[in-house]
Amino acid sequence: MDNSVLDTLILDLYDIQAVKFGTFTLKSGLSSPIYFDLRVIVSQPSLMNQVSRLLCQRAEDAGVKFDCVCGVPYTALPLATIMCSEKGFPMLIRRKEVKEYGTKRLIEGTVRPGETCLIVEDVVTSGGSVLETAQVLQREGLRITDAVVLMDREQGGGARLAEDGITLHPVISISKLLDVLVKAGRIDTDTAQRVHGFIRENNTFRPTTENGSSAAKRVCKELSYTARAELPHVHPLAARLLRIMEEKTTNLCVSADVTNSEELLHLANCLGPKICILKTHVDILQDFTPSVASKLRELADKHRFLIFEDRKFADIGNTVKHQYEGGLYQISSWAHLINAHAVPGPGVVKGLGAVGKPLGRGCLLIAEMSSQGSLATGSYTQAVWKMAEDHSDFVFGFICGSKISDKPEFVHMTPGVQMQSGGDDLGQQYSSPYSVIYCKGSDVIIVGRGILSSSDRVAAAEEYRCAGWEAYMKRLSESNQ
Ligand code: 5BU
Repeated sequence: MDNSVLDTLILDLYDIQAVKFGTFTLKSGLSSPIYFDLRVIVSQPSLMNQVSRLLCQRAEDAGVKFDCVCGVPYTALPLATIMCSEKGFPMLIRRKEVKEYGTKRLIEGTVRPGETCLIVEDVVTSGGSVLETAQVLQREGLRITDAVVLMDREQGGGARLAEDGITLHPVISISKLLDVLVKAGRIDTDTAQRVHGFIRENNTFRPTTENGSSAAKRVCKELSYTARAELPHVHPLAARLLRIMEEKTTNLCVSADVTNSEELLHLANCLGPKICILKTHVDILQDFTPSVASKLRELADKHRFLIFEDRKFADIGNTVKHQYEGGLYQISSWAHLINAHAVPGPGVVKGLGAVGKPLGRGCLLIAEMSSQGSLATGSYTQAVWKMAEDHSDFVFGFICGSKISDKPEFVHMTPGVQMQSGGDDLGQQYSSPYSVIYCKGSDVIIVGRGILSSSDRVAAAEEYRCAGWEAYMKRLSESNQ
């Protein structure tokens, strides 16, 4: 890349106040000696063209291969548009808000699952915005390997993205920017030193390889469900589940969200052969009696599936103990597995474990949720991972959007699955079976309305079973090549 072109661009950006020096309070609350506001470039057509050309060139110089381009909303959106218009790349638009009407799509444009999408961004600090857009695209089945950015603040974004297998290609680094501005006399060396110091002290990157980053995942050979069932430290219930999955060639869990017991039992009987788990919300049944639970258990034995009561326990240990074993539902007497929120701290797992362990039951911790705006992200998800590690005699996996632990003994299950991505009116967000199992490395797809609202539920379940299983086979064969 021509240095004099970059030098001129940096001076232009300074002159239009796209970069400012002083004292600025960032979104994070931090006080920063430098601030980028690249939104101002939209009023400078020649600069927009130049930046777009440089972004294309950066990707070209790095030999990046991609099929389509998506800009992180909003500033990078027009940049991506110019790149695509100039070079003839197909473009995708990511919506930040789901429309309340119409298709409720999160991505506009033609999505072809399996294709690689290049992400375009204006400024990267922690890499969070690029990751957010990458995740939305991945949920649609796209592969994200590279991102081009005009300005890298060098605060750990590149390292964070690398953990998720995304290579960041910056046109300008902050060090280069400071050098050029000092040389041109736009700022003094004290200002540059202050900014260097701030950048050094405010690196946002904390490696997450210990809790099983996806980068680590990619270099490890994938084990089959059966091989994982044979591991010496695997939880017996996880082993049973993994064997059922392989034997029945299914990683489908049906979420049987119906309100009538007869319908629940009918579903369990006709979908039983297709599934590894039947998930219930027993408290939405209008007519629950203990005999419903025992009939469900008979069907589970007949068709070889496990019963998962999606009760989401979230209270102090003593209370959840009562909720789990007592009351009207006596969940511990019939559900093979349950799940819990980690919010109360380890007491919730200890309380549930006191009831469940002697019965050979198992628990999943909710590390992430499928709903829009979920607070279960980042350091919370990491804390959940740690809690699972500390209680692996009872906790054998996670509810999550993607694989969060490299330990093959843990099972990852993902709700919010439909063939078409999108969402519902109340914040549910859907990813495809391919995206969940192949791109995100989860083990089990949890499907409710995708099957329940079909006029032929058995045929729909078969479709989901096939899609989930094929994605698993593809993942397995590619990782072992
Ligand atoms: P759907 O019809 O496929 O949207 O149903 C999803 C089911 O999974 C439903 O029973 C939810 O309660 C459940 N679920 C979820 O959708 N998202 C989550 O993060 C968790 C559970 Br935890």
